[in-house]
Amino acid sequence: MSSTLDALNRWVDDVARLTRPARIHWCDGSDAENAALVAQMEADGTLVRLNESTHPRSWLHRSHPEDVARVEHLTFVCTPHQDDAGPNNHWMAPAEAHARIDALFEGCMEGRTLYVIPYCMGPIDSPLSRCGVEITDSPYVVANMRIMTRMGAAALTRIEREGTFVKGLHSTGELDPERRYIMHFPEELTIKSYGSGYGGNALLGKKCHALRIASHQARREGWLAEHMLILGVENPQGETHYIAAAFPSACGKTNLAMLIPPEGYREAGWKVWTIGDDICWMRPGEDGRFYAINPEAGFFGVAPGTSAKSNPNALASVQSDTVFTNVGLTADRQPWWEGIDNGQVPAIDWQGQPYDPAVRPAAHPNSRFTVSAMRCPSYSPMAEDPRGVPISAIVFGGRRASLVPLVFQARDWTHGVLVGASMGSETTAAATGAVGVMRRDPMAMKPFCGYNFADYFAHWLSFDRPGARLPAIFHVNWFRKGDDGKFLWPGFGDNLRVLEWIIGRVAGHAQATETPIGHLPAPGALNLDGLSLDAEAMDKLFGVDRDGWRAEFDAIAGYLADYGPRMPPQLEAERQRTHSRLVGTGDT
Ligand code: SAT
Ligand code: MN
Repeated sequence: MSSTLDALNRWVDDVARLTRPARIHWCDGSDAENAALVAQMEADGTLVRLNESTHPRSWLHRSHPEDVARVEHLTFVCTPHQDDAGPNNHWMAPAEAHARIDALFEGCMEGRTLYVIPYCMGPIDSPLSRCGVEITDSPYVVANMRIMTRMGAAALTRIEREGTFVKGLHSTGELDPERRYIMHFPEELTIKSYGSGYGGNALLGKKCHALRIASHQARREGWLAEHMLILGVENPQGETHYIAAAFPSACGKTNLAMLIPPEGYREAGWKVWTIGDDICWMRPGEDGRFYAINPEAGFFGVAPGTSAKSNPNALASVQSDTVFTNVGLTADRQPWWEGIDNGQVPAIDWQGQPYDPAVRPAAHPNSRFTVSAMRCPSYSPMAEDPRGVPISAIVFGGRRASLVPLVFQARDWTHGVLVGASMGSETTAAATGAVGVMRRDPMAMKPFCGYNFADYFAHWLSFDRPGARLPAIFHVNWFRKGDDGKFLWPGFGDNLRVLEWIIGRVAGHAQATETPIGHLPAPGALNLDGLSLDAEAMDKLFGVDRDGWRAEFDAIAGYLADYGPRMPPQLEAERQRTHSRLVGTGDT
């Protein structure tokens, strides 16, 4: 046996000694294995079978009502030195963290099965992919990991060949919020998660590995692990530009990744291809361009708001072979959520009680679907290409009701890094805590960067070097509101108008106006045909409120200063340059 498999076996033995499971099951990822697991979960009530004629091979899982979102306050990055985790992470010394969480793991799998899940993040034959092994006592986690990763025998073979893997140990424990931790040990390539069965806390390949641990690996190895969707925009000439876009959780990454062009664009021959909806791993290739893969194999998308109008590709994807978590049910056991808009009505809410709108919504606001990417009609064949796709543009965005215009382009890479570093967004139901509060969420990585943000920004800046053919950087805001509190931009399919301008900028033909915050579309450069935007909308979507931006840049100064001397001085210098443009003392 290879030494890697030896090491894996020893780790499984050690974990089994600590957790004392009744059985150990090595997952091979086969259909037969999945069928047996699903049958077992149906029998014990973990899964409820949905209407087989409308939603074949699909299931509903209801989680514990207090276990419905990521728990950022219980998520730790445990580096030997606190400074390496940075003010952006909760930190605990590794020895203390291991001791605390191992005490919870002690005997926690008694009477249960311990599953060993070898998985590969990214196409199995891509040099950009990385592997891991998750140990869990949750068959629901196994079923989800099977959809979200390349899991089983092929991953194990790659692990054996490569000689390295990320170790993830998970137990649902008692689902007691008082006995819950999500801990990361980047130096040890190790994750330990106890007390939650929810997505980002329990499917360890996703946020824990593919972002927190991978961001750390990426810094060491010269690449980027980002909270970004990846899509391809094909123009009527048949040229495809790939765009990576970072938005915080539950801000529409899945909708943008699966966008269907408005009718006029469709008729003209525009197409949008989906590569990924949540995570992007990218690195400079030999030609100096960034090449990106989606490390995931499925979508763990937010259900509420998904409809035939807002995201027909997602809706088509979830017609079969889908695991739903915390959605409501119709009387004939079809899944239902707020905004599904399909003419049906809910009978049972996400807690399994008769639906009463006075008590709670039918679906939890962070209810989700888990489905294979292969089921998505717009899934790009290029998503499986081991070389990845070349990235033309990087887009940052958040939920900003005020101030931030529809789109602007950064002047250059350093300015773009500042734009990403100073991103703000209103919080959503994807994490526990207050919703709708503006917070800084640099590059949408606030909950996911596995090391000090100051070092992370320096790592981003380091890609600007001789020979690099860097993507252009943009910022978008689909969520600008008018004085009446209503959204000013139609969003969804019409966002293609903005993407068209973005790739026009990359190709060098779309016109822009220079402003202190960056390049905005020149009047008439962004196609608004067929939309009726009033004067207020035009002003707010395409204008720069200098007073407001001055205040924003003062706030950004305070935010960057919180990181102390580790913050790369280029960022503060860039901020000052923008600030002086705003007060009119610098060049424009
Ligand atoms: O729960 S996940 O972290 O997987 C989804 C999200 O919040 O982005
Ligand atoms: Mn996400």
